[in-house]
Amino acid sequence: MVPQPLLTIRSLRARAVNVPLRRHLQTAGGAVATAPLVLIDLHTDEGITGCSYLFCYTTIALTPLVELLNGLNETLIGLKATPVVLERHLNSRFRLLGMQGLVAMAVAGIEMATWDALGKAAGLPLVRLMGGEARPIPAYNSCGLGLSGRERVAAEARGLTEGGFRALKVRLGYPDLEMDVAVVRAIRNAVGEGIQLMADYNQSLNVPEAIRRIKRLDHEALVWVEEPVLSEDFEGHATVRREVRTPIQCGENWWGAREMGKALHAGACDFVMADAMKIGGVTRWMRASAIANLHGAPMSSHLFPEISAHLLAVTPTSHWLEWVDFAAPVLCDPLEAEAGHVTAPDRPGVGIEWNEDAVARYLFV
Ligand code: SMN
Ligand code: MG
Repeated sequence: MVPQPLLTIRSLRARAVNVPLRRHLQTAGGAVATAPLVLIDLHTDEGITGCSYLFCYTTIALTPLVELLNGLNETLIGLKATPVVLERHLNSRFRLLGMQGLVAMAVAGIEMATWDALGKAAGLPLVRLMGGEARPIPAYNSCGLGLSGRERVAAEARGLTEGGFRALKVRLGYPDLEMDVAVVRAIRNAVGEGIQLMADYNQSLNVPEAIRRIKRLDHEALVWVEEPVLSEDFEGHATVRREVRTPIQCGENWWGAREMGKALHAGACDFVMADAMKIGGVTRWMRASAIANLHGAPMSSHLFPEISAHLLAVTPTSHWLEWVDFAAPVLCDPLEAEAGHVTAPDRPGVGIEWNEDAVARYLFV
């Protein structure tokens, strides 16, 4: 491992932005109309600033999360910017309240910003700091294909394969199964058999309905079906999984590596997809990736493509990167995909820098 410089935390700044999306995303679990993000800057005495962002799903969470982060500022000042030391500090702060929801998001944001600062101090991209090297990770284009009907989705799918993407994800959970099947076939007709297709139910079905629908979809050669039932229902997922042939994908709603362990132990899914924020940041992603490896479960990312491009490069069972451009409008050098692959940029840290003009434009107050 590369020796890590010791940095001391000077202050933390959190700002909320509400970034427009190029494509409104209707899922069976709710709509994503904009990208409500909290941007974190972790300043150190050494003059290095670590950056990270959090995805809030709804603008309602923006102000409370910013306040929570700003409230933590006081307790962070003077601490070493060392992820495991900080983890111990924040764990003890929140032992009684618990490490979920906004608290877990805030802690993950600080953790990711710390790793970014360490990478910058070492002059190394995060992936190198972690002992790996950047490599092209296969990515599926997840920007769109919401529940918008056969014609819209087919037209959108064509656009989404431009730029070399060879895989897409469609949201399902229409009022009836026939419509789910029709939408999948419309996409196939639009983009051809050579494109791989994932499908996401966003927790919208009950167990018998999930079995009924996925058995029909078993004939459509989907790469996976994601979250057919409630994300915390590991047993329900396991029941569905036993009855169908299409691989079951879960994980975007697991808070921390232990939930991945419990889900895999319950046989909930074939594939896992961690969300860099909800799993708890870089260190916890690595712990989760060890659990996925133990179970032989291919591991993908959920949102956060910028940091995930680094993490998947050091993940033993690395599978797919979910490509979204939600944060791109507020970044100076947005991540790029090439021929359906994403490679972590050769810049120190995570490689994100705020485009301050855009941040000012989208500031949420
Ligand atoms: C999803 C979740 C949250 C925001 C956008 C999209 C979806 C996915 O579940 O897996 O992409
Ligand atoms: Mg999903």
